[in-house]
Order: sequence, then structure tokens, then C-alpha cells
Amino acid sequence: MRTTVGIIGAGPAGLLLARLLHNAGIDSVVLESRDRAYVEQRQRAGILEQGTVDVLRAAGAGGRMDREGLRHDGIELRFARERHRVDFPALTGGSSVMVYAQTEVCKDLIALQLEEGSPLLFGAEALAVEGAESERPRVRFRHEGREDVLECDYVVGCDGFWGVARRAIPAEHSRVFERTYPFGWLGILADVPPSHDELVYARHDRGFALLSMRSPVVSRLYLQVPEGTDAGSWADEEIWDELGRRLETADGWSLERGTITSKSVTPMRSHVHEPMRHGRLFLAGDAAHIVPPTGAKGLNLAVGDVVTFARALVHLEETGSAERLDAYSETCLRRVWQAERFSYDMTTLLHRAPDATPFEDRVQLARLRRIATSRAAETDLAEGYTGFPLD
Ligand code: RFL
Ligand code: PHB
Repeated sequence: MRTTVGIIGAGPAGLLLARLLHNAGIDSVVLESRDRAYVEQRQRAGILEQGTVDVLRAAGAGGRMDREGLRHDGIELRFARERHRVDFPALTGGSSVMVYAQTEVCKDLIALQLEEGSPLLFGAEALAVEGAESERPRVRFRHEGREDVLECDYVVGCDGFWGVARRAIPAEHSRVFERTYPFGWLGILADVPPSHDELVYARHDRGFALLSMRSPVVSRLYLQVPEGTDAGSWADEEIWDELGRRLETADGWSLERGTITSKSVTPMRSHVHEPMRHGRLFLAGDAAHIVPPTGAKGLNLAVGDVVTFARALVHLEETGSAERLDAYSETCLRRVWQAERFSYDMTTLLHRAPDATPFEDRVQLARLRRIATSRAAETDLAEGYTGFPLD
């Protein structure tokens, strides 16, 4: 098999890249190791930045998002039983975010790709990327029990944190920057209308809690739990009790309970692989970088990477200049590091480290109070949350 751009992985990064290339008249093949149902049901992100919303619309993939997504103009911070709303449009000159689940973004892009795009193969596991430094990189893969080779002009590894693409970059050319956190998130989906109309990020002495949503009738909630926690060790009622305690306010707000339909634990890490390119192999999305979910940045960064790649390739085809493609890693990493910084700030602002000292607790509360009382500090949060511009 032969194509211009071989894409490994049909998460948001790979699917959107295939769509952008299709719109530009460039052919591609997407190899995805899992089946379609799995990819469409994997519970993950929920927040799209303004820039991501604009990209999906321009790619012709925003129809259902505009009908069913929920535009949010702010979030609420809770600490010391107080609440403070951050008003995004007022602080950023009009930006907001969209609540529209990653599962839905993937469903929309898969439907478009299968209808009118280049080939998208499910159950096709990439085994290795070969010849990244040559003119003709190849992806060896297994599909329907047979091994095959995809010959490409370019390979883009959109295969997430555990994928194979990154491994094709020799260690002597790689640098990894990493931080792990001694806690994770226990996330639930529940059949109950959200108890607040915007997301609530709560700092509590017992740990962080987040109230989010998937629709007007489905809530998504998270609790900070110790690293390595087994989701099954938390009974449903215990989860609701703990969420109620951590989200409690002095003004009598109350949390509605409902049937929990899914329960899982996510570890938290910050990770960046530099550079994001080796020869004709490019890394995009979680394959190159991971952020802790507190800043809601992972999917949005993946979108930024593939937009940068697609624009650079179109520029090459139109002008003959590889300048933008050569600058891919540098261009992406500038934005990646801003998101890493923001996600780290949000994580340390709101979580309680198991070894936190009383001094650190006081500083954390002072940081929150600063945001609640200084327009400059609040604007910094609003700008980071609604998203950093694409170069
Ligand atoms: P994905 O989504 O992991 O997709 C990678 C795809 O590659 C496939 N694959 C392979 N295919 C072929 N051959 C191989 N050898 C392969 N190895 C892997 C996989 O099956 C998969 O389909 O990466 P991508 O596209 O880079 O997208 C990244 C996002 O999924 C991720 O950053 C976000 O989900 C992170 N994230 C959030 N991001 C946000 O922007 N806003 C949020 O609100 C948000 N909340 C979250 C999150 C992630 C979470 N978890 C579970 C980590 C909340 C949570 C709880
Ligand atoms: C989600 O709805 O899954 C979600 C929202 C905000 C975050 C992380 C996850 O910061």
C-alpha cells in the first residue's frame, strides 16, 4: 500500500489530520489498532477551546457540535467553602469554551472519513516505523491477521502515549521532560442533570474535586485519589458522599445524585518528548506530550499539532518551500510548553499533595484568593483556559 501521509492512530489527532488533508486534496491512510466501537466510546476529554471549535467548523466537522455542544462562558472556583466565578468573555475579549465530548468529536470525524475521506482501517496495528530518515518512510502493520507495509512520503505518529511511533526516534536524538504526580483522578459518568450550569473546580483539604458534564442530563465528576487507587474500591455512595464534602459551599448549594454508569481512575503526568520530528516522521498529540487533565488541554494541543502539520504540508505543495515543515517541532513546542505550564499551575493550585505542609496549604489558598481578587491574575487564568493562539 502506498500513500502521501501515513497516519498512525484514530484518536482526535489522527482523525482530524486525515480530514484536514482530505480537504486540501492530499491523500492519507489512517491505521487504528482498536475497533470503531472502542474508539467511539473511550471516555476522555470534555472541553474544546475556542480555537478548536473554529478549526472543527472550518473543517466541515462542526455541525452536530454546534447543535448539541454547550457553550460555556466561565468556570467556578471553590475553596474554603467560598465560590468565585471566572467570566471568560469579559476577561479575554470574547472567548469562551465548548462542552462537547471527545467521544462525539471522534464519532463525527469517523463518519465523515468513512463517507468521503481516504482509507481509515480499524483493527490495523502499526508494528514499527522504518526509514524515518529516508525519502520513503514505511509503517509495518498487521491487519486482518496479515502483515503489510504502508509506504509513505511522511508518517505522522498520532498513536497516543503508548504508541510505537515515538520509539522510532533514536535515543541520542530524543530528550524527555517528565513529572509524575502522587495522585490520580477517579472519574464517574452519572445519569443526573449537572448540579451547576458551569464547570466547578474545587480545592479542599481532603483533595480536589471537579464537576463537569456531558449533556443537560449526564454529569461527569472527578475526585482526586491516591496514585494507584482501584476504581472498584470506591462504592457509589462513598463517591457521592466525598464529592458532596469537597464541593460543599457556605451558601447551601447541594449536589444531585444519580445512577453511576462508569467509573475509572486516570493517572496524572506531565511529559514532553523533544523534538516532535525525526526526518520524515512527525509526532502529534499525546504521542509527543501529556498534560495532567486539570487544565483541559490535551485534546486541544493535539488539534494544534495537526493543524500546524497540515498547514506546513499545504505550504510546501503550494510554494515548494519546506520551511514550515522544518519548523514543525519548534512551532508546536512553543504552544505545548505554554499548555504544560498552565496545566501544571492548575494542578498544583487545586490538588492537595499527600505531603503538603501547612505553609504550602496557606500559599495555595493565597494563590486562589489572588485570582479571586486581582483582575490581572484572573485574566491570566481565563486566557490560559480558553486557549493559546496557534502561530
Ligand atoms: P489518543 O486519543 O490516545 O489516540 C491515539 C490512538 O492511537 C491508537 N494506537 C494505535 N493505532 C495503530 N497502531 C498502534 N500501534 C497504535 N497505538 C495506539 C489508539 O488506539 C488511539 O485510538 O491520542 P490523541 O489523538 O493524541 O488525542 C489526545 C487526547 O485523547 C487526550 O489528550 C485527551 O483526552 C486528554 N484529556 C483532555 N483533553 C482536553 O483537551 N480537555 C479535557 O477536558 C480533557 N480531559 C483528558 C481529559 C484525558 C483524560 N484521560 C483519560 C487521560 C480527561 C481525562 C480523564
Ligand atoms: C471532562 O469533562 O471530562 C473534563 C473537564 C475539564 C477538565 C478535565 C476533564 O479539566
